[in-house]
Amino acid sequence: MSKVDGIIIKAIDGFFYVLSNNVEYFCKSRKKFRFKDIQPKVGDKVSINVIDDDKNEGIIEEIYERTSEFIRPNLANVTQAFIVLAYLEPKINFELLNKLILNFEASNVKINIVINKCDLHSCENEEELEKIFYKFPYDIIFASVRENKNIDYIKSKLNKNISCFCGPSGVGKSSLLNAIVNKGIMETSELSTKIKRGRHTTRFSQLIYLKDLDGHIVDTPGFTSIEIPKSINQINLKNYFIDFYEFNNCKFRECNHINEIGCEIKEALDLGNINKLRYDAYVNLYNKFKEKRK
Ligand SMILES: Nc1nc2c(ncn2[C@@H]2O[C@H](COP(=O)(O)OP(=O)(O)O)[C@@H](O)[C@H]2O)c(=O)[nH]1
Ligand SMILES: [Mg+2]
Ligand SMILES: [Zn+2]
Repeated sequence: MSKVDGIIIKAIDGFFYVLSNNVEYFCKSRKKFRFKDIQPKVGDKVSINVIDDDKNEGIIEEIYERTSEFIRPNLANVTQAFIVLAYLEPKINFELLNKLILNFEASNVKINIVINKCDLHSCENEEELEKIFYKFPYDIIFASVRENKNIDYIKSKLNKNISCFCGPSGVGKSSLLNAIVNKGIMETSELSTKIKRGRHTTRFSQLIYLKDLDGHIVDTPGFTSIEIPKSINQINLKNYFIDFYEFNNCKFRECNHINEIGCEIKEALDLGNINKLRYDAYVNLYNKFKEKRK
């Protein structure tokens, strides 16, 4: 028996597929995890005991500490997210964008935003987008799978990461992933009627390891519609807006940046140093929480 470290790339019917040095091990988990209220998940870094070297079978002995965790989809250690949207087809959904951002901020996941289908844009659209995303506090990547625009840049960001791609349907996530992995392993919507129940349909989460980029990507049916995380409330909401951090010098320490005197955030907004959409999203959510408390 030998011990190796690896990462769970797939979990099916109580069995785990653990990738270690390019070898895939078929593993069971130690029963003890069940009593400790911890279940191995896809993305977990684990230590396994190899019980059969020829058949590559092992037992998961230890789960290393997670850097991030999701329940739905059931994933551990996602390090970065690409929120994929289109501007025109389908029309961009800012509410969903904000919800996804809050979820990833609450889970310690680095955020990138991809605006796909740029090939459809007129010059006017480009200008609108420049304005909309002015001072947006995340990397905004204008991309086109169709015209191979910025696909290599997205690829370059995958190195040493576990990356997930999420966003509404029809924005080109599957197309993008196919362009990244260079194979038709993801189902795109044009094909979906033909092979609806075929092997390409994503029904569970798994990691796909890209050897040349040394990074994992998450293939998951989840992350499309999502709620505000339970850990966020009216008072701590402001801490999830990273664009507020550099202006944290309001007159009142407890300032909620709504209409208090000497609010640096509002001043930054007026000077155009904070994105208007972001601030509006903040106020909107703040008021929603306030309503709930009444
Ligand atoms: N014009 C244009 N269409 C695209 C682009 N990327 C994907 N599509 C199309 O958008 C539709 C939805 O793509 P799909 O990858 O299935 O989106 P998903 O639902 O997010 O996975 C398909 O018809 C794609 O061919 C792009 O960059 N430009
Ligand atoms: Mg898809
Ligand atoms: Zn303030």
